[in-house]
Amino acid sequence: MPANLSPEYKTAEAAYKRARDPRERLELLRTMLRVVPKHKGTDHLQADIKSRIKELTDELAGPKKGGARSGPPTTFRQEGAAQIALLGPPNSGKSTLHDRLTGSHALVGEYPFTTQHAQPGMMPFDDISYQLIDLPPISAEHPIPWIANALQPADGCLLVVDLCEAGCIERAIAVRDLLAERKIVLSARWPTDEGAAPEDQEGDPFTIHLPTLLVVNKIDAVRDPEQQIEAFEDLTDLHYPTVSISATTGAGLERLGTWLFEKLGVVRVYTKTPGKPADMERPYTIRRDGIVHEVADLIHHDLAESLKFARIWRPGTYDGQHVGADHSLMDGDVLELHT
Ligand SMILES: Nc1nc2c(ncn2[C@@H]2O[C@H](COP(=O)(O)OP(=O)(O)OP(=O)(O)O)[C@@H](O)[C@H]2O)c(=O)[nH]1
Ligand SMILES: [Mg+2]
Repeated sequence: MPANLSPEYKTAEAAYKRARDPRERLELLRTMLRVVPKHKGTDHLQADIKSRIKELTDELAGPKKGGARSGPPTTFRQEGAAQIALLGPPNSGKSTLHDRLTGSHALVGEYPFTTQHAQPGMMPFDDISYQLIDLPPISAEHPIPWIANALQPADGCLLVVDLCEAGCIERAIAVRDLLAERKIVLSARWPTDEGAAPEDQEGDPFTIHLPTLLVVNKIDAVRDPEQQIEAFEDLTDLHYPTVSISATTGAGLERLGTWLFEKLGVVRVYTKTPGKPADMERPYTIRRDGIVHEVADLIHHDLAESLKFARIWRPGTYDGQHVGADHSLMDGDVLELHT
């Protein structure tokens, strides 16, 4: 990271890292390029910013004849409580899992490289849902030019490996290393882990730290799954949290929703209008330590701007008390927003 970057640049960079919307990101990249100090020490940074601008511009332009990108979209605006990407070597069962969890009918094949495009789907869990993105396999033979863009909005990933495959540990390591070359760092840390540092707050602005859950798939197809999984865990230096599943039979899948809920620190907030009961069907979701302002902003940006106070209900703690926009919320809170 080059020294002596101006405060103006740092502000723009911090905003870029937080931004989710591709248009907003593009705008902020342009600002970064405008204000970055122009000298030898920032040559690399300038080049990186320029290439991201080009990628995003192409992405936003959509498919066009002879354009840099023709074909289906590669990134998806986040929907639901979180966006989770499916990553892994060819043929490990990503699409089978995607179909099983989201009902996407994602194309499944007995041969590698079945999936060629990114495909979103919603995985219901309790009264919320997660957005799962099925992706083509990560391999040295077929690099995915748009992979960094695709993973930009993701909150985490499932690294799916095939327990039947003799070299499954090596393949998982290869996936990790190939992604690292593209500045995507698979991280064992999830947001609510003890001492979890906001790793992407510093360092290279284009490095993505992706919380990773290792999903050992196809346990139905090995003779002694317990022993195989143990051997797998002993042998691998991939110290990611691990679950073992069968995407085909569905074994082990029931744990995924809760696991993500806890590790991401999802907080559900229910809203009500004055004089009416709360809508307990469709919560808004924020993250641990989230505040009233964020919920208002999810409903409407104008609402967040004009918010005067909120009334809050939390069994045993609050019964309609007035709180301000910066009041922090807990899972299950009910809010009535007043402007
Ligand atoms: N026995 C068994 N087979 C599975 C399981 N999950 C997937 N398969 C099989 O593995 C093969 C590959 O499945 P896909 O879901 O297409 O794998 P993929 O990771 O999406 O493959 P690519 O798109 O090529 O990367 C298919 O023949 C699936 O039926 C499982 O849990 N058990
Ligand atoms: Mg696939």
